[in-house]
Amino acid sequence: MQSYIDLSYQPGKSDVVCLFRVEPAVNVSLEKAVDAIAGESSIGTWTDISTMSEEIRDRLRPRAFSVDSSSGLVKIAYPLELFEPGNIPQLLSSVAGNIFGMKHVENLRLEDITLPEKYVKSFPGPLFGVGGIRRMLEIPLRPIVGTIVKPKVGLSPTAWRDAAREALAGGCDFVKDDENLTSQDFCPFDERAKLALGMIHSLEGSTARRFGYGCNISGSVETMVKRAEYIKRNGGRYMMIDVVTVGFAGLQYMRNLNTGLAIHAHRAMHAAITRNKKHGISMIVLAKLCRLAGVDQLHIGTAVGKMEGPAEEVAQIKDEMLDTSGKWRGLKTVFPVCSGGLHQGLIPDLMKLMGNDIIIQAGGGVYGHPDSPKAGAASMRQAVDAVMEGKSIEEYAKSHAELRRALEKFSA
Ligand code: CAP
Ligand code: MG
Repeated sequence: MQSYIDLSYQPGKSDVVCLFRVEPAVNVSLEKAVDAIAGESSIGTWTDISTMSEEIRDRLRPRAFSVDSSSGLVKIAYPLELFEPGNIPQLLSSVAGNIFGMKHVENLRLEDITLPEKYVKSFPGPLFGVGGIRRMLEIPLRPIVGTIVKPKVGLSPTAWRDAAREALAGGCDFVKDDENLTSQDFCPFDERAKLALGMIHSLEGSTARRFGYGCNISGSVETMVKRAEYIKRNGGRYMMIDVVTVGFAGLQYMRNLNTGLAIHAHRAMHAAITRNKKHGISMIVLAKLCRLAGVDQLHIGTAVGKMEGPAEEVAQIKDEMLDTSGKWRGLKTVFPVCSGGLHQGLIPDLMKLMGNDIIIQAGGGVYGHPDSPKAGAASMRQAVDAVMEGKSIEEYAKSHAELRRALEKFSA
């Protein structure tokens, strides 16, 4: 069989370029593994076939144009014609499909993907982006401060609403359901959404502030559609989707409906795919696909909190979500969400690493405050305000009791 390796090939503007990390199986050469990967992800199979023509091969064959035997890093360029515009499942079934299960590889990881501008343009991208979300919440510069009502599940709709009200009244801008709260018997979706959105409207009236509520609509597509309509009818601004468990088809469906709601994307289960550094798909790839599909806010990690994710990787994803260069063809930016084990004492390091264009979320950091969730929310804002004013949080805590109490507990 003719090899797909062509080290003289220079990728063109209309190629999809995938960066793979390849660890061949024992007794398989890297070249053989690369050929198997390139073929199975495009036009090939395990043997020569009589139905293959020179014409198909010439037009559609991928080329492995960079093969580094020491790192196992391999770049493969695929002609754009192989991919259906606007179809993320099809892209994944090609370059992130069968290949992970082939006997030729011991481990295989899709590290990165570069997409041609024409392909990028076939997607809607985010409806709001960072600028739109900032205008919607009327917060022009500082990080947006959010919380996840805790406990994750178990509260009744009224208890959930009251817990959310405390956080918003205390200083949070955004409140959301946890990833595993949708519509269990103890907290039905419609009841919770109606109560929470009603509370938000009255709080907006009395405070002249704006708030967001990420209602978790995750479920079957017909369920998500009904829930999005319900949020609209009740004057909500957001729908939250667990994008990995729901899948890209469901996400694309909800975005392409153009509901007018912003999409908050939680990434629960991503680590089953992204965490193994030798095998799977990197978070940067999933994040790029989320931007194409059109989420407005995406969990990307914190580097400093409870979830795994090295600082450089989290910063790289952040930069990609905020990138406004031509390669994104005018698709709006995505607001990076830093969440997971965050508390007031970590805010300076987090903001130093990530800047101001982030959404900072703390569940335990708000609901675990020694005095009250209201004090927890107030102290999160105080920590952010301190950094915005160029002051140390320790200094700021001297004149802000809520922050002082939070630091006593969390930074001890
Ligand atoms: C945060 C969180 C998020 C994690 C997920 C939680 O709560 O709600 O789901 O952030 O990780 O349940 O852990 P805490 P990631 O603030 O109480 O930790 O954002 O990295 O996907
Ligand atoms: Mg959660």
